[in-house]
Amino acid sequence: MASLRFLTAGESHGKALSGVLEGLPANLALSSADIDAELKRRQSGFGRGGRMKIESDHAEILSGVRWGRTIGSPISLRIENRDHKNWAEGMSEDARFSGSIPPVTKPRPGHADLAGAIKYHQHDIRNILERSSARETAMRVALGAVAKRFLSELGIRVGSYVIQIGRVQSSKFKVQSSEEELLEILEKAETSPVRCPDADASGKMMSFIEGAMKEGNSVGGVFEVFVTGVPAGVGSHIQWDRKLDGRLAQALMSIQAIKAVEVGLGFEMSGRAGSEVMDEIFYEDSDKLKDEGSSSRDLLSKKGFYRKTNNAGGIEGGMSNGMPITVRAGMKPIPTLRRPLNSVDMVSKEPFEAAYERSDVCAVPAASVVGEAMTALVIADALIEKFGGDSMEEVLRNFTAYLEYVRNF
Ligand code: EPS
Repeated sequence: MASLRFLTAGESHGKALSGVLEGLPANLALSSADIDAELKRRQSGFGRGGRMKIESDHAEILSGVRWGRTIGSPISLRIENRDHKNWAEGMSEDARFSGSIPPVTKPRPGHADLAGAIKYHQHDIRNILERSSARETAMRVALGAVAKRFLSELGIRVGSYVIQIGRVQSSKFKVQSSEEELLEILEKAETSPVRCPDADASGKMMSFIEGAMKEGNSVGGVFEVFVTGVPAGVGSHIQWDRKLDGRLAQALMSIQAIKAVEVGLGFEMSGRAGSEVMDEIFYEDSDKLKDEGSSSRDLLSKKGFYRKTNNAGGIEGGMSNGMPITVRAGMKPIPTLRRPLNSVDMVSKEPFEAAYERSDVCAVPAASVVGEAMTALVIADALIEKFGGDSMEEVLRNFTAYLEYVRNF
């Protein structure tokens, strides 16, 4: 059982998205503004479609927080779908409105449509597409924002940046080993409309998206998520489902349209010699810890065991090794395109060319923010599992003592 668990609910054009997060300690400062800032990051990005002009996401905190602090009880959130007013009858729960909009019977290649209709015995694809839609990621980002708030109290940062959109790839960013560099990269990514810290590649990516837009096509890409400040020993080699890399891979792969996940150097490692890719171990005997008053952040920055490279992406044997954690995810092009694709009507069994519906052309920058959220939830879960605690005070006590122990190991 996960230490920190969550569920989301809600359809894309239903009344609202809702989410429940359970397992967070009491006394964590939390406001809806913390969450809304992350929601805004997800909504921006070059290449989004008309829906983002309708939505301006805001998370309402329904439970688990009192006077600005968590109280240990489940946190529940609600994000209204502003577009619902245009779908009030078509998406109503009330049987009186049955048939008020025509059924969708034409499955779109690349979507959950056909497999979902077969699996759930549905003759209206809307009953599948409403939930498979990436609209759901708004709630993941909201819950992830809460996890990020928790991590930041431990001096842990989660960030992301885009390294490839379509055929435009930034060659500048190898797997980073330095926390400072990663945070600098993040700062630059935040100012790019495609979340790419390489200004030159960023411009080319935007042109590439524009080209696809003109052609009625869509594009995918690759983003990296990193986590800094995680001490060695989070996750475990003991059992398959406790491995941190496995947990991260599942979390990232579960994001709509993600088709590939790499940890550290990933696939590139497979073609190289062992001597080239292992991160050799060094030790620097900086002063043993005497300064009792050090913050957890300070304790972590003292060197001890360290690596000069980070090809493992901060994870060895399913455990963090103290280096920044870096994971990459590959997103397929959005399957809704203006260019027609062949498919077959579910009722008539006649072939047809898929009709275009409003859609994004590229959602890689948004997906990278979703990737941060999922990563934050996994890391927070693994930390709560290791450092336990029903209150932030208890977690911080346990965490700081552990950092001190690692430093003196
Ligand atoms: C989506 C299709 C579009 C996107 C939507 C995901 O929505 P609509 O069909 O209403 O135009 O805008 O993304 C969001 C609403 C969002 O918040 O990210 C899909 O089919 O996955």
